[in-house]
Amino acid sequence: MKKVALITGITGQDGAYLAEYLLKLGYEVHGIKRRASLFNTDRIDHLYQDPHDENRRLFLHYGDMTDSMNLTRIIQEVQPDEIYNLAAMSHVKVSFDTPEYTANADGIGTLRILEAVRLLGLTEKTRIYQASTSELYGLVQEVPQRESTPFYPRSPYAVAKLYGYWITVNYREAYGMHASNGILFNHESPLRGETFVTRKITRAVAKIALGQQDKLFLGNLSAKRDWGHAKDYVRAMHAILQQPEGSDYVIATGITTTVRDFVKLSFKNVGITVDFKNEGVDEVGVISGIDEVMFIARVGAEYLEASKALIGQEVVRVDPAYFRPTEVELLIGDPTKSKTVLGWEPEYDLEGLCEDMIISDVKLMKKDAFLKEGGYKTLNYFE
Ligand code: NAP
Ligand code: F7E
Repeated sequence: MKKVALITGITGQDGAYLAEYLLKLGYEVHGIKRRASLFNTDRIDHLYQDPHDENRRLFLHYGDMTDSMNLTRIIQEVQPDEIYNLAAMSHVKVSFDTPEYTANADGIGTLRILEAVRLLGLTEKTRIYQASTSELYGLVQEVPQRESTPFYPRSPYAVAKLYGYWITVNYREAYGMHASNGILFNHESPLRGETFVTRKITRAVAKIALGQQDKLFLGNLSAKRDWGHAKDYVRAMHAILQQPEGSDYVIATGITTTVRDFVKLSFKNVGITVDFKNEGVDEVGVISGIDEVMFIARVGAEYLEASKALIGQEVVRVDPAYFRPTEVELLIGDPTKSKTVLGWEPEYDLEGLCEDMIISDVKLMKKDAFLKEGGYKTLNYFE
């Protein structure tokens, strides 16, 4: 029998990789997307199937995490075997500007899913994955962080997710539901949203190498994150729901890196060496050399001459506007449980992740420049 999965947040980074993965496994996949004034399905367009295709296995439903009736109706119609609750206002800094909405979508939104499954009498049939986060550890109480480490959230986002975590545990214990938390540490990819730090860096590095941008402004360069690849992490989500019982799992690489070192690694991936000097808000990143062979391989020989003029240029600067009112300085996960119980192993290390993102962004920025110059057609709204 074909399994049926429902993914909230299917248009996001993880939703896109998970949908592709589940389709490959033979699932019928349903996803909830928000109505927007512009197309918001770029990440899953390659998976789209014509509604008239009889063998179609991907279905999209309009919905929102703040609308209980809508979520209940979709779950009733779809009768899913598995729900992956990935939808959320996921940007930590933005959650300080929109705390009430974040609590509603990320916290109460999780309750809406759990309660809908209960009210519809699906507690025996439907397994639920909740997208919990390493942000729960916040001001870390233990290094590395594992399933038993006490939480200390440091943002409206993390506090909302704390509710989502505990209400999932509560429904598991109170109603015997197969409901699990994946406590995922940061995971990135070429599909990562443009305002998260890794993608902001790889996009800027590509643009600087192509002569499209002069400088990259960042916030806290000393923050440390345990970064993995989203492709690896969606496999863990699926594995969690295949276990006989619901439980909570840390998904992480066990290696932590500063934002500063991710900047250096990204430039290195296009053959550019960047050194940091000064401290605090005066810290800057300066280009000290070009590896011509690497630069030509990753960026292109036609950009080499211009890049040599960049030696000695300041390309990274701190802008306190990107600081957070309360910061999470250090995250490093202990994935022992997921490795032993789920048999989960990541395929990508940090170097592989960064290389994947840089190669993709160089390609994308070349295409963007082409389109800005007129591309295939010039849009004119009044003709
Ligand atoms: P993302 O790229 O920001 O995607 C979030 C998804 O949620 C998008 O599809 C978005 O729709 C949707 N969404 C937001 N608000 C919604 C609402 N009110 N109703 C319905 N849909 C809504 O996030 P991600 O990186 O894929 O992360 C997936 C989940 O894992 C999130 O819950 C996130 O908080 C959590 N998480 C992420 C990480 C990480 O490092 N990536 C780590 C731990 C946990 P639009 O496309 O319309 O905006
Ligand atoms: O920041 C620092 C920033 O926004 C990482 C979400 O997916 O992962 C993500 O949350 C670090 C922070 O991710 C800039 O202060 C410096 O210390 O990429 P980020 P995040 O806040 O860790 C967790 C696990 C989630 O659950 C979330 O949904 O980088 N940083 N300079 C910067 N961050 C940003 N965004 N922009 C900067 O210019």
